Amino acid sequence: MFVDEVIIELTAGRGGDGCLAFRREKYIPMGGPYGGSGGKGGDIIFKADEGLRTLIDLRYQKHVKANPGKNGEGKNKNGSAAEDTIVKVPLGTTIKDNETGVIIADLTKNKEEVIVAYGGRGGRGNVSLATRTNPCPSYCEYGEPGENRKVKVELRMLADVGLVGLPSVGKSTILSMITNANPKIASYHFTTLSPNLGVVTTKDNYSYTVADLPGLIEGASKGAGLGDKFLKHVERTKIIAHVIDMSGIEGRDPYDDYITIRKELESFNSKLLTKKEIIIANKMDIEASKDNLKHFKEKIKLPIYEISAINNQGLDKLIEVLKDLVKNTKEDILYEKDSQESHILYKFKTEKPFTIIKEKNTYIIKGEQVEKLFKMTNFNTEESYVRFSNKLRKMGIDDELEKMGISEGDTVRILDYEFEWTK
Ligand SMILES: Nc1nc2c(ncn2[C@@H]2O[C@H](COP(=O)(O)OP(=O)(O)OP(=O)(O)O)[C@@H](O)[C@H]2O)c(=O)[nH]1
Ligand SMILES: [Mg+2]
Repeated sequence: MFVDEVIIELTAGRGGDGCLAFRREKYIPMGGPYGGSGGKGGDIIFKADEGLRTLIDLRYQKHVKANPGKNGEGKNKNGSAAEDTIVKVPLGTTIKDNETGVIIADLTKNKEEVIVAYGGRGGRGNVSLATRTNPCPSYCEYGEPGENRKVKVELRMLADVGLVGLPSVGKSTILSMITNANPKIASYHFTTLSPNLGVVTTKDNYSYTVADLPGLIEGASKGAGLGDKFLKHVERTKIIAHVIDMSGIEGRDPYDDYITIRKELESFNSKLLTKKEIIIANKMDIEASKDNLKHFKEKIKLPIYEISAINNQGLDKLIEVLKDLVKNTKEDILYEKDSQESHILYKFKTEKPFTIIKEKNTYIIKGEQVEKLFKMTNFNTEESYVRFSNKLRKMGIDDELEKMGISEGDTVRILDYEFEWTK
């Protein structure tokens, strides 16, 4: 199939923990906080790399994790930030949020990159937590957890060569003869309903990909026949191989066929005409083909490759010609008109406010912000408890609990932990 797709889980790096330390040095009588902050956790960044062609590497990497930041240390030493983790993907890769389907990024240019999962910030050490009212706090923060999300990574595959032409000219037959693909072949029009992709391996072991595109007819760019659904795939091929039924067996003039297709390509995206193109004259085994070709050559001054796909004639030469063209053509991807700009979504994180659910005498508090605060709190001292409860109060959780009728001794739960409620 043309679309390659992988779902992977990402966990960005956790921030390093803050450090709780006090100054105890000779000649410095007052001491004071001395714990450094943790470093930021690594982000997970997707980066387009023109050297890649498939998502195969991701298939073996179902869960990508970034490194955590280093913990802060005494003597006010801050932990260093973790290096980001780079996931390389081919050009033409789209990254979507797996839950919502929202496009996070569409990477189309080499080296283009986007942060897909953010690393957590480092927890503050007690130096950074000092305030005027509490100049020497005896608490510190844990690092913030890294962002965790599932994404769907999609690649619209790029073929080196696209076989283009009217229905029944023999595109699928050519593909079946020169590549490992097994497309359906039949004498009626529109046998091929979606593009097939095959790999050609030459005698000297060079390989390139060829796509057999569904037949185009006049008006395809405006929706006739199978429409322009597949013309966009032509934008993603390096070379256009124009297949012409030279026999005229269906009553058309091969030259008109050629002009029709060129017009369709042009009205879909005029840049398509700037792509390298070769002309394949097929069905040369049929008697009328010789004459038709003579007339055709009078009007078209381009090199034409004569073949009979069904009899395997002229195909060895064709394979070599295409190989040289593929080798000597730089990646040339044109994009659909509406997405010429590549697309990167810069997200603004909004943390949902808390919710409280009552189950018997237990009040369960949920919400990103509260849970994060909880995870970042190191409950090793009385003071850190006080700080934690002050923060809950500021968020309005106490008021809400009281409104819901909480009373002394009831249980409050955040994540897996339970507290006894006291005023
Ligand atoms: N005589 C002759 N017939 C051919 C040759 N190549 C293909 N055909 C026949 O032409 C018909 C159409 O071939 P396909 O390969 O299905 O054509 P297509 O261009 O893929 O057609 P669509 O998928 O409908 O667009 C089939 O009946 C083939 O057997 C050839 O070199 N000589
Ligand atoms: Mg076909």
